[in-house]
Amino acid sequence: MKKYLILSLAFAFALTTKAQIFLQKTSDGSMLWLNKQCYNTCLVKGMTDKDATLSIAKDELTKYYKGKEVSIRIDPLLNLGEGYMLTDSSIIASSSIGILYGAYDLLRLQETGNLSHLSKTEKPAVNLRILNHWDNLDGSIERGYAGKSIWKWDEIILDKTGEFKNISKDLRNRLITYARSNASIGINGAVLNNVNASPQMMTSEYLHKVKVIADIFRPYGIRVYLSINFASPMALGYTKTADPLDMKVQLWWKKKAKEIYASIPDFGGFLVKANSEGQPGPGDYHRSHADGANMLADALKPFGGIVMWRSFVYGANHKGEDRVKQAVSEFKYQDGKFRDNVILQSKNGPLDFQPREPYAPIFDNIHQTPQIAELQITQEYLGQSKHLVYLAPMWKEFFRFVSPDKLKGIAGVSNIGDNANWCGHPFSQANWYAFGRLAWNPSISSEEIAHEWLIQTYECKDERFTKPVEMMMLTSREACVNYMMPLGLHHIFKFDHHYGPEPDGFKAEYPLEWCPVYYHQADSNGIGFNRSSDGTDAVGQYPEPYRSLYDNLATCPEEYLLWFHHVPWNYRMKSGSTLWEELCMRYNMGVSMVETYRDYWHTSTKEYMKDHITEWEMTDSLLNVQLASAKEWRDVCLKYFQTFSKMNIDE
Ligand code: GCV
Repeated sequence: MKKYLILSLAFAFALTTKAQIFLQKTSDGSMLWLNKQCYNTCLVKGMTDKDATLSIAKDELTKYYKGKEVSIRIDPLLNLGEGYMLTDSSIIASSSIGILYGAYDLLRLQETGNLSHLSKTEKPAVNLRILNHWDNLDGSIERGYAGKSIWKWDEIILDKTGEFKNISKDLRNRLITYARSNASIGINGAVLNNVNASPQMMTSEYLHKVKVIADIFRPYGIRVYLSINFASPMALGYTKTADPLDMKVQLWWKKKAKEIYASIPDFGGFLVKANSEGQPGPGDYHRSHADGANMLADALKPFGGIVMWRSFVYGANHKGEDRVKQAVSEFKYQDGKFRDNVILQSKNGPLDFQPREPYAPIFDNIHQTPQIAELQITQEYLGQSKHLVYLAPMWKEFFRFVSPDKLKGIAGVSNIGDNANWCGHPFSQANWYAFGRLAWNPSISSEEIAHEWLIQTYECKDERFTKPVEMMMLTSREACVNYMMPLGLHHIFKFDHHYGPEPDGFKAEYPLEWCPVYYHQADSNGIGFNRSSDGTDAVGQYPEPYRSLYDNLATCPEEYLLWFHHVPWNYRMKSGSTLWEELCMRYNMGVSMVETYRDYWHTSTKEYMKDHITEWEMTDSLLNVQLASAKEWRDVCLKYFQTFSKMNIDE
């Protein structure tokens, strides 16, 4: 009996150990691209400081670097800023964060097999590399598709006097993983809350909680910023107005800034959406954007803070004008009127994060105010967390037109939520990763980034896996453009949630600029929005050579054709097909690309992802969803447009 007992205990033990090993190996995606084998063999030399950031660097290298020894040295005279010099056995930087970035780079190069003959110097292209979270205080996320907000405000407990008391272990760990992941790709700032901001964010209670987050992020080089509601002092009952020229309002913001910096000395500043989509702003008091931004800038200036003022405004002062022109119309004449700590933040395209847009001409029209480019990582208009769409090629396309040298910063609207794998679709993690890598160095290729991400995330270097999957990633944005809105079509999404197609969308109670029919302008003659010089003249906001190139139907690149021109259905395209035939061809091509991804993934990738079976299965099932959506887009759009073209739909 005793013998059986011992045997069965031993068996149970073996099973549990096996199960544990299995559990450890089976990833749910929560480790992102930081799935690294722990060696604990590296000796880190040259640590003189008791510096939290350096300790993290030391810890990362000791645990994960295979080399026997790494020496680190800080030399402020080298003026490397956040940058570093790297060999396979040394990191030299001007700051401790430079050392940490160097450590992460070394580990990345190790994982991707690029350590030999290593000798390089790295400096970030722009100083501000910031995630914008559109998280609401109630835990919901505007345009978030990966669960609820990761800022669990209720789990940061304050005592009766408002001082910090406790934070749950889970939350602390998750915040550390967030900060570590960001630091590993060079992101150095986070705006914690939605640009459609609640005034409550400015209450002392929330600011105390923000301090707790800022303290956790600091050693990882992440500064905290907040979106503010322009009417906060009035909404919270302290003033009767939010007029930026009112002394009491100015004083309130000055005191608020002082309060914030007393507990968060490295607080980054404010992000502001004003007089846009119903948000309050200086325009409510007949004041200009410059008046509003400057009032906040004056409050932050003594502490080194900045104001990131968004140019995403339409339907106010320039109501009725072509929506894509309104930002330039509004801000061009205020250029030069902003304080030097105000930065204008604009989306990459002139409309709203469409799968393809020409670049926003505001980047060429503002000369005296520094600018930040806002990219969208969360796939609001690109299939959300249901479609595999790798966004690096889209952002690289933008940088072909807007040189990072012109920019002070790059912001990315985050796709992060509290789902176990952070981003919903396993491949949406690649977009977070790519954003950080490109904000650091916009000249890295999309291929390189996809390759790095794939190898680190799925721990597989076998080219029979990486090559085809990278190809899938690299072509996926073009596939999405094709099955949703080829040839420059735009904003023909379903109202409100922006997922599926609604080309016939029109609601009399909505502003026209929200209605799909306003954007495609299909009629019996043709399709497309005439923004040429004999249309709304949006082309006039572009410098040469783009102005003439886009203005002329014959030279306008076909990917922007229907963005800039209303084109007859039988217009001859470069391929020799008519516009209608080309439209059918593109929609069909988009669908067949997704079909190819789905089939390839299902039949040929599982064996390489044995330790990532959850992620494999999720991707497998989501590719079916994506295929069904792609077919829906094609069928709904072509059937609707056919009512105008009266031509046959080519299969
Ligand atoms: C945060 C679009 C989105 C809104 C978003 C807005 C903005 O309109 O649909 O959800 O609001 O852009 O960027 O301010």
